[in-house]
Formats: sequence, structure tokens, C-alpha cells
Amino acid sequence: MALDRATIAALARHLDDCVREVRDTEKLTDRHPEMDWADAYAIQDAWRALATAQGARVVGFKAGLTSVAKIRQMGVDSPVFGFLLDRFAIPEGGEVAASSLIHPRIEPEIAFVLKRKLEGPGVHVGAVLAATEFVIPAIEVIDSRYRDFKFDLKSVVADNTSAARFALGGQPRAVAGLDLRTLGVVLSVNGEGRAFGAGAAVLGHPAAAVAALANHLAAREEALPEGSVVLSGGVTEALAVRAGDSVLLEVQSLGVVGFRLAA
Ligand code: OOG
Ligand code: MG
Repeated sequence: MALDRATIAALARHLDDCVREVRDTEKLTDRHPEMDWADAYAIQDAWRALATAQGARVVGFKAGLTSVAKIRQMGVDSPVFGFLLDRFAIPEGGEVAASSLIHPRIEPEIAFVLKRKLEGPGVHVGAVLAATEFVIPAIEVIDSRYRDFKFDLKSVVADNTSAARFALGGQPRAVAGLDLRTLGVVLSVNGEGRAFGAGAAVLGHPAAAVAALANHLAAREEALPEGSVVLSGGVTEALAVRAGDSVLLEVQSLGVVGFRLAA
């Protein structure tokens, strides 16, 4: 660790302030170039602790930068992991106030809901599938706190991997009989299909992203709890959205989920 505890706590508070005040900031490594990986996750952890101390509940976790499309779009090349709070959830068919977000982008994802605790190390695709209650379509809304959505890996990890909102909906399905690799995904904005893909875009199999997340948590003496929601990562590049946009995600065999970005 290159940063002291007080600096880590102050940086977590700074990112939390940016969310509440809906404003962007310079990426943390601009001011703290010495920041290392342990610092990056320590800032994310401090932010999680701050949120739960304020009454928020952790409802799940997310993997990000797990597809080639996302890696190309952001110019960074390793999966990253973050947490999901209850207040990130958008009600099905609901609305999100555009004024509550800095510069939102949407991502088509497959979410896993676990029927039992998943604990690494050594978690593989089979273990993930065995622990999955159901999969369900998810739109993740990412909203980097960094100016112009530009960051390096350590800065984005500290920023809870740009997590902001997520919508789950459509038809929850048990994984038996589903081929998550060939599941087709169509993301539309205002009725126009804008991004298309298949599950295999995510690390070859979306469950591989959940396994990577469980193994990452194990290295930090944590596990994915029973009942948690896990976002496996954007199948396609993310799309910028603005006030007035209606977004819809169709996932083959799993139905649709959508919401409107209200002014
Ligand atoms: C980082 C978060 C990426 C995903 O699904 O790939 C992510 C970002 O691109 O801002 O959530
Ligand atoms: Mg995502």
C-alpha cells in the first residue's frame, strides 16, 4: 500500500460526494500516481463501508471489463470487480432521473442470482452454474465519476467500477437447458437496435466472469453470499444515453427489461 488510511478514507468520501453532488472529478491517479492495486481496492472497500454505515445494503457484486468490446472501448485490459447497493436497483419498467447521473452509459448484461454461497478459491463455470438459482436480463447503468469517462484500471477500481444503477427484468430462468454462450442479446434505444451480441462475448461464458469474481473475493477472504445478484459484465460496448431515452434489452429465452431516463 502506498497511501495511508486517512488518504484512502478521504478519497472514498470524495467519490461519494461526486455521486451525491452529480459532478465529475479528475481520476485519482492524477493526484496520487503512486496509488497501487491494494490502495485501489482499499478505497472501494472504504466506500462500501461508508455506504453501509449510512444504511445502504449490499445486494450483490459485479464484474466489468469482461468482454473484448468493453476492453476496446475503455482501453484497459483486465477484469475489475465492484459491489452493488440496494439503492442502485431500478424498478422494472421504471424511470431513472437523468439529473441524478453525471454521464450515464448502459450495458447489456446477464445477471446471476445465487441460491447458495459461492466461495473460492478454485471456483469454475460448473460451480457457478450449480450455485445459480436463475439468470435474468440486466441493464447496467455505469456512470464513471471521472471526467469524460477516462480512467486507468486503478482509478476505476477505486470508483467501484463506475457502478451506478441496474435494472433486472424479463423471465428468470434456471440454467439447466440454457446455453449461456449462444444466448443472443439485443440492446435498443428509443426502439432502434443499437448493440448486439451473444453470451460468449463475456470471457467465453458469462459464468466464467462470476467464477473470476468469486475467486477474486476469496483472495480477500470474502465470498458471494446466497441470494446475491451478480452482474457478469457488458456483452457489448456501452452506449451513452440522455434524458428522454427509453432503453430496452432483449435476451433470447429470457424476455425483456427496460426503463426510461426521465428529464
Ligand atoms: C467500467 C465498468 C465496466 C462492464 O460491464 O464491463 C463494466 C467502465 O467501463 O466504466 O461495468
Ligand atoms: Mg457492467
